Amino acid sequence: MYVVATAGHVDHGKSTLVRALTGMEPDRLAEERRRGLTIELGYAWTTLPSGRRLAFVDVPGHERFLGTMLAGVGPVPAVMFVVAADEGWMPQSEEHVVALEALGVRHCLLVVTRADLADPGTALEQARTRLTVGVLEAVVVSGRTGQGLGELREALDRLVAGLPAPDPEAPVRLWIDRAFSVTGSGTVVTGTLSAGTISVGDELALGGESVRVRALEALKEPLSSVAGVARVAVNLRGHGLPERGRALVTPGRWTYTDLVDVRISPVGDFRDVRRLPRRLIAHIGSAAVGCEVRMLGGRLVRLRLARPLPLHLGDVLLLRDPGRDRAEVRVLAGASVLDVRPPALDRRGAAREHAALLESAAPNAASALHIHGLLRAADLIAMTGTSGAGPVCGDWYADPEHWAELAERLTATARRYAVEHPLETGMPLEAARHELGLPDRQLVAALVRPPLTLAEGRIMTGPSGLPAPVARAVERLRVELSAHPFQAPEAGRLAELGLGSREVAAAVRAGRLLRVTDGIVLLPGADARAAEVLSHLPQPFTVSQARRALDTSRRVAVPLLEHLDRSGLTRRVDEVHRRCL
Ligand SMILES: Nc1nc2c(ncn2[C@@H]2O[C@H](COP(=O)(O)OP(=O)(O)OP(=O)(O)O)[C@@H](O)[C@H]2O)c(=O)[nH]1
Ligand SMILES: [Mg+2]
Repeated sequence: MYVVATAGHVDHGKSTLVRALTGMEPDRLAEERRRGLTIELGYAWTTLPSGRRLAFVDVPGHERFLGTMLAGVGPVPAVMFVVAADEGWMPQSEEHVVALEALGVRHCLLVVTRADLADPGTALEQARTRLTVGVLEAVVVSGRTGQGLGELREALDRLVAGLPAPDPEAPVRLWIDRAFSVTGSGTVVTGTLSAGTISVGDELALGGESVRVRALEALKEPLSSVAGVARVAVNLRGHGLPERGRALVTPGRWTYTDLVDVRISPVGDFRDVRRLPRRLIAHIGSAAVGCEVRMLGGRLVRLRLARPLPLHLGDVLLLRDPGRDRAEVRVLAGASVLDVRPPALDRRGAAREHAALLESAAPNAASALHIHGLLRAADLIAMTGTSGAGPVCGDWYADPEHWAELAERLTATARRYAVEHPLETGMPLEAARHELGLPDRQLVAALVRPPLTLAEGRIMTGPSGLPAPVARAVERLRVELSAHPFQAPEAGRLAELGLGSREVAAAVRAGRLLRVTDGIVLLPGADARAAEVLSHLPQPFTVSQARRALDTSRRVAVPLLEHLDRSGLTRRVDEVHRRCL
């Protein structure tokens, strides 16, 4: 199915054309028929010569109903722009085309109608020069006599054939344009589904609340599943009547936000972004919300919305000046969304710095990461619809530049820590996390790379994890002990080497020395080796047998045997004997 909206000045014959093309009545309200005026959005559909099905969203042209017109056009990708041959280009023709430009509508068919009333030449000429959006072709018709309708059908076929195919896997955002209760079946909402798929049984979110799809219809036919683009009616379980402008969305795939950073594209006569009024109405889909404007610099602006909207980067908001009701054109600009979770700008100069960062921003994951540095997968998906390239760890995504800079900062921080804390075996991960201002310790661990190493929750700056003088002293001790592994150095020798109790403790924590008891240190593994030597003795054995076998003194042998007992390598059998286990 394809969906096309009408646009054009009041009374120029939009509804008449829709009626002539579909045989259906777009003006459903009694008041509309009495006044001969479209007030509400109208819906009608037909089958084109190719067999394609086409639904129209017929909008009002009267200046008072601009909001309704925007709600109809908002979610629709293509427009049938109607100009009356006998009236030519009029104020709302201008206003509508400016709106289409602001919304970025690129698919448009120009129809000059009421050609039975006047020569269409002038109107055609005017419209061709003023229609600044991409016009595919122009057709001259009469809704009254039926002249040109066959050509119009064919032109509509060509228009919809050229529309980009929306992604059926895209997250759903159905902007509600109507909602009503049906006795016995609850709430029904309708809208133009622009992409994605809705199926019966789906759980969707409506303003943060969870709702279930009970039944679905497209063009009055019940369906179990429907993909955009389509006009759909969704029967919901468990919800009151939502207003126009609310949206049914795929849970977790959109960011509900009332603060956005945008890049302004002025349209029509409005040119100077600095003169943007401070209070505006922002339109997107069928929604219209008040907003306050804060200038960031250049074309970059921060909008505070009166209520949160489900948005992605790259969404385009139309900005309208509610205070210019008598002016010909009230639509001032399109605003493309660059950030949906903008940071606070409290510091002096923060706005200017932030604007510089936004200057090159694009509506994609890479750009979001460039602005935020680090984002969790869930946030990135809610901001952009996709997560982009691979995570740096777990579900964390990082801007490559920011990540490289963090790695450098971590190296510098860990080195500084090693100098300031010479006797610790490394910087605790948590301290590094705090120092770098990171939200998750996992990120710090992922940043540890050679020459940094990670052991037992600490970041070592070198292979030993010991300050250089201590590492050198331990190395000399290692050489001495390799000749006589159980002749632990005397206190005097340790002092000569510069190994006080704190240095020894650091070496022990680094796994470079084995502490048997206070003042007795050996090399790591000396205990297992001792047990091996002792296992060759006749069992059980005495302390002095052990001392001789280990080639050491009593000063070392007694505590070493007690250490072996504690380690479960030997066991006392009586006052004087032990055996190996
Ligand atoms: N003679 C003639 N009259 C037409 C033609 N098309 C529309 N009209 C008349 O023009 C008037 C307005 O037509 P509508 O179709 O209601 O115009 P509209 O553009 O839908 O108006 P709004 O929805 O209020 O903006 C009606 O009286 C129609 O009968 C046409 O091709 N020829
Ligand atoms: Mg109408």
